Amino acid sequence: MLRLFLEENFSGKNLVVVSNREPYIHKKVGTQIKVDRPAGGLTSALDDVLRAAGGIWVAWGSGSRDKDVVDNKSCIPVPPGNPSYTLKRVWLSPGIAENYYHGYANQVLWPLCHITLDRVYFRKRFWEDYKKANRIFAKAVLEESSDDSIVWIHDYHLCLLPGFLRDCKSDLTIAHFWHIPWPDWGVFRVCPQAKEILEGLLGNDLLGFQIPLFAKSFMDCVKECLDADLDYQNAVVTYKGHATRLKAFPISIDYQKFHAMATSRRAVNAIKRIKQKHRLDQGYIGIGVDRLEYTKALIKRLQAIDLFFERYARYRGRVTFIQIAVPTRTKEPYLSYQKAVGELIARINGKHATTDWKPVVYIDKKVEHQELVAYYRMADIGIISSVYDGMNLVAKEYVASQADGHGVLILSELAGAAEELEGALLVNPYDVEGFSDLIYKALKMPHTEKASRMAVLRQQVRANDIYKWIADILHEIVNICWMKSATGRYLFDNLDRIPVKNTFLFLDYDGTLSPIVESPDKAFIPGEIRDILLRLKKHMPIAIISGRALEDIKERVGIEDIIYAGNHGAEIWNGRRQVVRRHSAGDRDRLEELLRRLREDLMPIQGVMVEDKGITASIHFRKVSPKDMGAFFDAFRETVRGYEDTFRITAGKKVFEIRPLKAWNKGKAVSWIMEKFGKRKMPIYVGDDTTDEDAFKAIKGRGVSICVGGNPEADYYLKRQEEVGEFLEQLTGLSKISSFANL
Ligand code: GDG
Repeated sequence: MLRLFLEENFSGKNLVVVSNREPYIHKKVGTQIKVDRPAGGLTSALDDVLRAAGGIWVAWGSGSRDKDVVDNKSCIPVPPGNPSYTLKRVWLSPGIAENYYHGYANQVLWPLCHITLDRVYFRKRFWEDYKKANRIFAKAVLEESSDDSIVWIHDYHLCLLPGFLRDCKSDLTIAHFWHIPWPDWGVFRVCPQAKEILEGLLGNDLLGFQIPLFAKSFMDCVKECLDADLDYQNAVVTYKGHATRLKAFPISIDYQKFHAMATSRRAVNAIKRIKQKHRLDQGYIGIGVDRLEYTKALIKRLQAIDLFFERYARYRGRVTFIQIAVPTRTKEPYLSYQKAVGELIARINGKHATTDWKPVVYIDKKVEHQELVAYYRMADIGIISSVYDGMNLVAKEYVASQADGHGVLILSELAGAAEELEGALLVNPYDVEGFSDLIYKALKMPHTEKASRMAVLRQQVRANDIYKWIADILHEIVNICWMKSATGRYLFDNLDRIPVKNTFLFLDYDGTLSPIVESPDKAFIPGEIRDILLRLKKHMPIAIISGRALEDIKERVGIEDIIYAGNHGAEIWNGRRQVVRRHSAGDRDRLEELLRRLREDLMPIQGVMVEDKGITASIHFRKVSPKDMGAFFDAFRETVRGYEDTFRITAGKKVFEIRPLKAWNKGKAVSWIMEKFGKRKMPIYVGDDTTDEDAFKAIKGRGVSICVGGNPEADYYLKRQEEVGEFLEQLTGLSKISSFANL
């Protein structure tokens, strides 16, 4: 799916991903150089994007042998053995790396954004080297990009990079994803470089956050700190003439991969081994998996566990908590934190242990991925207690690995994941007593409730996996690129060019009058739009042009005395009766045959909907998981091969349209209606989809075409479907004035 999307939308554009951490690290092992892949869902998902799209990944070369394997531009083709994109390494001297990474990034921005203010430690040299490092990154990115490039930056290490890039190449498209929380102004104001950080980030065209709250907090900080224009409704900040769009994209995981690993034989064997090793054959198991990190609040979690065994002593010997805590930052304050965690676990074990049981099993090193999934699957409770967290992927990994559906997720209400994961038991990590009660509640929960909560959670994560996250961001980037290239063509900047006298209004339905929804049966026209149309029809003729069957579209819009064209114009209703009916018995037989085959071949793929509209058909794939898209496209293409002599097959927004070659398209329908009912009138056509392109072309030079989301064939664009209502409202006002003037 990604490959197709990238081929269609990124061809000719150069994608440059930038992050602090690199996807491949060269290290010396014995006398040999070994390639390591840092663990983590994000690096592997972005690696997939670049494998499909090609392009460049710019990152800090932190491996001991990284320099030995690159060319004179510090580049190396990757993945090793099967190269499909370029890794360009950026070199930082040990002093700069220390101050930029361990200093400003980890001792200023990280604790600041996680509202752990007593951990914030400013040094002037941290900031100076943070600026230097960002400039070094900027130089490397500029060496590899042209005006046409799309730069996609990650995280808080590179706040100044967007601004530096914008200063040098103003036409670049720059997007940035902020993985950690963004605090509110009351917190952010303590940053001595607040203004510079915000200015740097406003060099972006798109700034993505995990949840809407963080985008809103960012906007509030800009409001307090900079003289910028703020459009809260559309989440756009305009500063020094440049617009930055803010949007939430909740990050996720590869659900299918976790599910497949959790149900594998290896996982079953690993569970047996782990249970034997820790003597966990009976009783309940709780699991915590974290980087050894103070924001994950391991101490608070352990205090809650301690209190749980005090208050619910009958559970001693019957519940074991496994805490996996991998040290990823090996300097202060992490060393002291590690010591405190170790000591507290020893104290709890000393206090509650029996001869053959201890309450907490502590694993203080990295566990292999396959083994980690086994821990997740066998655990009756998954615990996340962060005091603040951008998202928290562990919560989603636990859910995806719960193949038996018996576990309960206890999740900090201060983690971004809490916004999405309905079905979890939410905990305030500061309320240690409430926390211990919640552990009890999870253990006592009836099996049926556990199963239904977990089913809801699994459905949520399955439908919103990492591939959907990537596709959503890339879609937004593509839209931004298009909007930038269409400068001056935004409809609301051109209202004075819209004809209001002698107008004939043509409107598409799905995505234009009605928002795109998950299932086409649920696409209804909002009441206020229907009211506007009722008023508008007094001033101008209106035609609704749709791919839906005539009866369906008439019923959905429900306004009398207007023209309806169904099945892309093969059926036309003139307001009183049907005046066009283009049926061919031969085509119908062949369509039935094709749809029967499609139903059979696409059956194994969940979420496909085959809609038979008599003359034409639509194959909707809005509900197909992004992960299954590749299989869907392959099966679809295979089945329709051989039918091209009878049908024209076109792609729309998550739909394939199948129309007999003899049937009309929307362009022909508009021309026919104009000829019959609208001579000497000026057509305005509003649509949103590729099938509307024929209509845009048909009225070129004769009227005005408007596309929701933009299309090179249309004269003007609207940014969102909601703006169609605003435009029609304005059109009512303008046409009233013009009718009055004509009296
Ligand atoms: C930042 C934001 C946001 C941990 N131990 C082992 C292991 N892990 C893996 C987990 C998980 C990852 O580390 C931790 O991800 P989180 O999301 O929990 O947290 P951060 O590292 O702080 O990440 C966070 C994230 O960025 C993405 O945007 O969600 O809010 O702070 O994937 O599985 N993996 C293996 N062995 C371990 O022992 N294999």
